[in-house]
Amino acid sequence: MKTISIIDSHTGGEPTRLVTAGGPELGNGPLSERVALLRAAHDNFRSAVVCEPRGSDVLVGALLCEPHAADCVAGVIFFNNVGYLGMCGHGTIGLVASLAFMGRIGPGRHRIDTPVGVVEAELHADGSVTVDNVASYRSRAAVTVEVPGHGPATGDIAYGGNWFFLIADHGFELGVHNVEALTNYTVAVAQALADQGITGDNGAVIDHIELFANSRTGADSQSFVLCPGKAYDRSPCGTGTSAKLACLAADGKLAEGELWKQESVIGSVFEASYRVRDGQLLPSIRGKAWVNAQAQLILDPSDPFVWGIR
Ligand code: PYC
Repeated sequence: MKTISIIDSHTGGEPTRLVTAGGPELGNGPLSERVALLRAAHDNFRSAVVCEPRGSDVLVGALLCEPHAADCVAGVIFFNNVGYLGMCGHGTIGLVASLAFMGRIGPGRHRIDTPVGVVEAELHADGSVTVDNVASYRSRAAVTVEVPGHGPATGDIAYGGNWFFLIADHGFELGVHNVEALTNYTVAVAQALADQGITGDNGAVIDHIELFANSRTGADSQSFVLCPGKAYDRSPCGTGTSAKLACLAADGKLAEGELWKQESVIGSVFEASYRVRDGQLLPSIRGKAWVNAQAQLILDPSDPFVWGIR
């Protein structure tokens, strides 16, 4: 019988399951190499942790690793019900809250190693966390894709640690009451982008779709974010907010240092801003996570679904 130690948290409603012990041996190379090894040789670990019957489509997993970069407090590999994420903003906020819960860190700045580079996070005295994300940018503006059953959709392609297609003009009302229609539409957009060969740079799959609308609660904007695996992000999505900042900056609509409040489809809010260093746009995302479980997963070899429903 194998056991895996986990700490669960949620960031603005979006869950993160941090694996603190019991993960596969991945060596001590760069995190980009370790995620490749995890994908190639231990993908059943991913599905055991986040897929049903132990998890659900909405759960994001985070494997706590020894960092490769010497000055980092931890390394992390993010994954979900269908694969691996380059970076994850809400997950990093959850990771920092969980490390604090474990007594491994206190308030202050901490560097974290990820497969797409080192990110820095600040744990504030009130428990909120600011993540200084990887450099973000808009790759293409106003790209039109023909979405079967819906007609043309025009959006920007931007990188914020993952690849996003950002649509402002979609005709849908954003809100929890409408998530089924929003999910169906954004799944169709993602499929149309793939079918029509519309990608991020170097052929990267655009696996996150964002819809925007005016906020009704005083934030600067509300969004609905479809993640790969077809679950929607309950949080405002840290990497998606970073992609949004890159587009706002490119359009001259948000100045360096100016505050942007991004509200999620369920009403949780991230506060965001950006700095420019050496021509690169560096977003900062502030939000709060709450630890809500600490447990051992049990992997019983006689269980027909021991590795999750894949
Ligand atoms: O917060 O960056 C994020 C994220 C990506 C997927 C789910 N959440």
